[in-house]
Amino acid sequence: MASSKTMASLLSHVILDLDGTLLNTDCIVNQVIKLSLVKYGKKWDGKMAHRIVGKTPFEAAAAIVEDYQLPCSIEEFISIITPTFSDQWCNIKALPGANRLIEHLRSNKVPMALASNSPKLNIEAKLSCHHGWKESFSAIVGGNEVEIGKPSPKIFLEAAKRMNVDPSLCLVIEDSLPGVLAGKAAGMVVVAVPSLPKQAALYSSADEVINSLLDLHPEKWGLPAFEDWIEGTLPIDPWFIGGPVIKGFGRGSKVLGIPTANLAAENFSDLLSDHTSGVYFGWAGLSNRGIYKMVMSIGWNPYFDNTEKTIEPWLLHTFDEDFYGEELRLAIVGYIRPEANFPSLESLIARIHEDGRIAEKALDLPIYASYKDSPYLATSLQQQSNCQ
Ligand code: ADP
Ligand code: RBF
Ligand code: MG
Repeated sequence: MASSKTMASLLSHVILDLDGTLLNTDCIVNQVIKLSLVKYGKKWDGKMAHRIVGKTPFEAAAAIVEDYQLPCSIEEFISIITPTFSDQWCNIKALPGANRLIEHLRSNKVPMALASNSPKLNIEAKLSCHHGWKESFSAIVGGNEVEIGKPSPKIFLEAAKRMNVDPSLCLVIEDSLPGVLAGKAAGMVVVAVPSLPKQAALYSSADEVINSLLDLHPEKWGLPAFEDWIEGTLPIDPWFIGGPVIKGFGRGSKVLGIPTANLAAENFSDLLSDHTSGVYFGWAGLSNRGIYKMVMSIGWNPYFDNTEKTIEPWLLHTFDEDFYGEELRLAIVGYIRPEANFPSLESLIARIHEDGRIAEKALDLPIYASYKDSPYLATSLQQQSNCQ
């Protein structure tokens, strides 16, 4: 099955969706809707996000007015929320891997288009906040430029037409279900990057479902491969988090030989929403003790079916005692793989040990090793020694 799809695909052009695919729009959308509903004495339920993802602004507003039985027309609701959105455009962050993908395609001269259900003016306002994005697209099609938005194929067909290419040579990258359906209806190859967790099953019509743009392998579709992977790892812009080690889920991970020093995820909810789930690695500084190599998972740990996103760093060192309450600081410098659902506990454990070996080895590479000296990791240790 995979072979017929992959063999047929020597693609030459890429069409990208904007909101939820390149930009973390959901975060701002949630904030704006939450605030606007407060004015009506209603409380936004984050679980309703699926009702608006991938819709045109009008459809999304209609869904909210209906779901929350707001005493106003759809048009009135739109006129209330629009100014608030416009203020926020430059606060919408690029999703992990978005800059890397655009830069990769641009430097390899792969023509790309943007096809978004948003009106063209909004698209341009959002793009202008991201350096080098607008110039990278040879066509930009807004929802207002076609008769009917996604899931109709029109917007993708228009993008292909403007690039002067046959639809069958286009790779569509999309986060929403309406977008995936539109791309398939246009006769294109579609890679889905769902922006909502645990939704992969809904995307069965996509040619491939990936967890984040970091997991895209363009060579599968005949496009140039990324060349930044090193020894099974991908360098990322480093990020730093820290706090006291708390009691985690107590699912016996020590028994499995994989103790994880949990941080309170609720303290980092913004940072966590900026980073997709997956296996990352870096350095861990533990007050009073030292700095250690570390591999960690961020996510829902599907094997245990968590309902909360967690941060679980496994320090690659054998300690003789627990260290609950101690200050743990992390410098996260690289990415290994997406979070996966394993068929058995044995296969999960084996894979986590493999992640540990990959991290252990990679952290000796200069590109990662340099962060061991990051002042952030040492702060509490230094303070300690100054007082002695
Ligand atoms: P829980 O996450 O439910 O607290 P675990 O079984 O994952 O329980 O154990 C985590 C604890 O184990 C950490 O808080 C820490 O005190 C201890 N620990 C011992 N060795 C390690 C290690 N190599 N990496 C992380 N934590 C470790
Ligand atoms: N759990 C999963 O369900 N899927 C994973 O892909 C996964 N990857 C992990 C990678 C690392 C490096 C670590 C430390 C944990 C991972 N886990 C994963 C979490 C695992 O289910 C759980 O944290 C431990 O077994 C302890 O509860
Ligand atoms: Mg733990």
